[in-house]
Amino acid sequence: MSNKGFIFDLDGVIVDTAKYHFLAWKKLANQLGFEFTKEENELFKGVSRKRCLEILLDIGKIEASQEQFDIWMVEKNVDYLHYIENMDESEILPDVPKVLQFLKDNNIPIALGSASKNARPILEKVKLLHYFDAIVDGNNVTKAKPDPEVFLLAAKQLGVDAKDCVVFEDAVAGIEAANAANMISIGIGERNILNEADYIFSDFTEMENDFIQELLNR
Ligand code: B16
Ligand code: MG
Repeated sequence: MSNKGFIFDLDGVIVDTAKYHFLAWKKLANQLGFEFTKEENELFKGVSRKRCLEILLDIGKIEASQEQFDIWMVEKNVDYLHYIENMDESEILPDVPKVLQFLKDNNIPIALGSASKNARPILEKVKLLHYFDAIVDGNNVTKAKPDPEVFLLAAKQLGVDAKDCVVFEDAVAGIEAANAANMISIGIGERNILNEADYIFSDFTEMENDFIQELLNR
């Protein structure tokens, strides 16, 4: 068994669910009488549902009681669940299964480290759940990214030292969390946004198995 561990973020790394989060937040914003743009949605990546609603209400300059806040949280999630209801393997981002399979073939433990409370059902829908030796998501953590808690817990569950873990992330907050955990951070997305990552790829099609092998040999 290797002493290395690999941790994957979900939204934006394994599947593109950001578009569904966007539609659900936009619907709520419109219902409350203001617009919500794709650019503003960037701020929501890797951020917990509660924090997203706080930011949304700031954008709309809306104040809410705790009770109303909780109702909107539920409403947004019900909408989101509706959008992801029919997700299937076709929504897996390019070459993700290739990387997961390469790690499995090399007996490398794999974890999920996501802010989402819907992570497990999504992995089931896209039929990737069986690749994961540990799942740490929004249901297990108390501190959101950029706090390293989610990745440290994932390393612990894999039984691997933090310094021997590699994290794939699409959000700035996630790269910060991986760096704070003293892990190797790999940004998946735009170079100018993820410039704090140790390595950056626009997607997994750019990542050769040789690169992963080099990480394993470190
Ligand atoms: P939920 P990740 C994050 O997932 C999303 O990027 C973020 O936009 C979302 O608000 C958060 O999950 C919570 O998701 O409402 O499903 O609990 O990128 O950390 O996998
Ligand atoms: Mg993400």
